[in-house]
Amino acid sequence: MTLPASPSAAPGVKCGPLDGPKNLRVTAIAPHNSSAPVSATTPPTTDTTAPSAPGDLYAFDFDCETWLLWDQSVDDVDPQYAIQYDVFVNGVFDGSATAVDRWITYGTQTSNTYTVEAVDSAGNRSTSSLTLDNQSC
Ligand SMILES: [Ca+2]
Repeated sequence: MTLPASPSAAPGVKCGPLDGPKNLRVTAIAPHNSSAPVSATTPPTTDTTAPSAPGDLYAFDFDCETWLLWDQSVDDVDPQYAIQYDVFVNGVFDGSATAVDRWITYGTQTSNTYTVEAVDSAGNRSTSSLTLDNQSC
């Protein structure tokens, strides 16, 4: 690759040292002290109260699938739409819902137990709903 030659000056333009400012002042900048303490404030989490337990857990059977329903929980801070519900099948976390129902869509051919816990936006977890035994098919 060949670099192009430096551009020739246009007629009437004189090349030479730039006439810059004569009195430049350099201000020393203090070095960063990495050991200096850094403070940051975040708003404290004031919500330490868990929502109420989901009430009236109920199951409807559709062939071998189960539709779980429960009553909304109440929280001291969060509106009901902000409460998340964690669903457990046989004690194992199955998934979360923000509505007050959840389909258990895999075949539940044997008797299973279902519980639901409500979690507010601060992570406070309710006690479990009642445990429901259900055999859908
Ligand atoms: Ca709360």
